[in-house]
Amino acid sequence: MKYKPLKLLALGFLATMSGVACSSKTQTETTEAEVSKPNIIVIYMDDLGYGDVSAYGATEINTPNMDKLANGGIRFTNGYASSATCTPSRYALLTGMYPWRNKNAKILPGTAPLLISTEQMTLPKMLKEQGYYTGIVGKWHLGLGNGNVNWNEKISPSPNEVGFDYSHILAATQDRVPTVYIEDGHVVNLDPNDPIEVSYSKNFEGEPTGKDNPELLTMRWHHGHNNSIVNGVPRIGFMKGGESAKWSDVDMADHFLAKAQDYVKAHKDEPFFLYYALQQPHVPRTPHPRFEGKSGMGPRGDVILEADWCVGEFMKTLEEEGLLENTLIVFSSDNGPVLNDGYYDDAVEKLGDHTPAGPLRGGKYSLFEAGTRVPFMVYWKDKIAPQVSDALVCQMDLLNSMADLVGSDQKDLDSKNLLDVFMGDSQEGRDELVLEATSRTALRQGDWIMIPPYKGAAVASQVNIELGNDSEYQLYNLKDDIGQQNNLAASNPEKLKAMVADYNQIRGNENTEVEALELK
Ligand code: NG6
Ligand code: CA
Repeated sequence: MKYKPLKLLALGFLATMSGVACSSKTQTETTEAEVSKPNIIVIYMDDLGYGDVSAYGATEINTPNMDKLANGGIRFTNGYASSATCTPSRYALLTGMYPWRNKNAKILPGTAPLLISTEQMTLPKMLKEQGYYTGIVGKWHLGLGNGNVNWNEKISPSPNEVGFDYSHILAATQDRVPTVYIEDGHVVNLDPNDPIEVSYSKNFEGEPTGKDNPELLTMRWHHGHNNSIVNGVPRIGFMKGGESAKWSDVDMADHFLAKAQDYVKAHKDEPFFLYYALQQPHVPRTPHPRFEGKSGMGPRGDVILEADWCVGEFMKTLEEEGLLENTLIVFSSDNGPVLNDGYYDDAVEKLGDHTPAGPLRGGKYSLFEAGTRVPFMVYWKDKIAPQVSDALVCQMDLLNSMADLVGSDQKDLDSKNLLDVFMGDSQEGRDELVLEATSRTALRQGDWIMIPPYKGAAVASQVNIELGNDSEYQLYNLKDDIGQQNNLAASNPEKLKAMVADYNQIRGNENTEVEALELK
């Protein structure tokens, strides 16, 4: 395989390796680019659903730039985030470990300590060891510091201590304080005379809140989200000071895009890794005025169009810099879709015929498919043949697969080496995958999914999403029943028994007690 044994290629084994025969080029035509390590980019969306992309069947919204990746590369139909919420999915993506092995891998407040141990293997760390320059631009949400961050000093540990040479991030989520950008551990544009204080337990005296000062709001809160107000938007958590450092919500997409473009331009002459983590379409949905009203679907649709434009602009930069032929790009989302996630923003009212989850049941927070099955594509110009793949793959698998690609012998972890699948040379993905949603887990195995019984509401009423809870075991054949309408547990006792046994074996006793769900 021409892409695989890069170390060997570099050592000049090219002509003698039989695998190279699949290359259409002869030895003499082989370019420098092929013997060097390809750049690797992960473009990661926040809460983008399986049905939010036109290449995945959306008809009410058009995402031409995401479609170019999907139709020009591999469009996975069984591509999963590890989890139905952000923090655990990002943990798995970066560490190659199941998030349920770490009991703290849950939606984190903005003041949470760094969730990834500085001793742990990570995707950027592995690539760094192989000579890559590594960077993150965008949403982090994996904690910072050791538990008591002073936002006015260098924040450490941060992404820079778990494998990233460069970081330009928002700490948690767009709806959580602190609402500032942090670059390499320093709050950007901070005035030392106006220090930042952050608390998730109590307000700072005299500071307005969404709860007490509705007259100051440009966006109304529906549930949660009634603490400090920044740019007229009420947030989760309290913050004081740092006026000059506060981000502009409507400019955030442009801001991260420019940083991602600058990064690529600055590092184009060395192998680089970029984790470009966009904030859309997570709440608060704050499209730039250029995109306001463009989808006819309210701000949620508008920010999807905005994100699609960002992807297009970013791809243009790669093309202009001559990087497309030597860059492998993964596009995915951290969890499934949600409409009302705490603000009144017309997401429900203006949805029309759009189906953010496509044919899938559930959504963000759900153990049903729409929680974790997400748009997932891998694109590499002229190297990966366009195709649709039904192989079962998880974002967690990128670590060991990319390791194989770049010549690292990284093998441990829950991550599986599926390089052939990600290169489109095989459709044999995982045999099984444990999926997680707000600390509950289920087993996907072949075409089947088994969801153990869970107490708790069947529907999270505030977000209006079916969570997957039932007092009985659930068993679905996803090939025949992608919408999970027919529970086959009672009619297939043997299959159920076998899957429960496998589930217990994989899942073990690690952090299995499910905490009372916050969701109402
Ligand atoms: C929830 C928030 C939700 C969102 C989510 C994290 C409330 C009531 N809801 O707790 O708005 O911020 O956390 O989303 O506060 S995630 O995509 O980062 O996991
Ligand atoms: Ca998310």
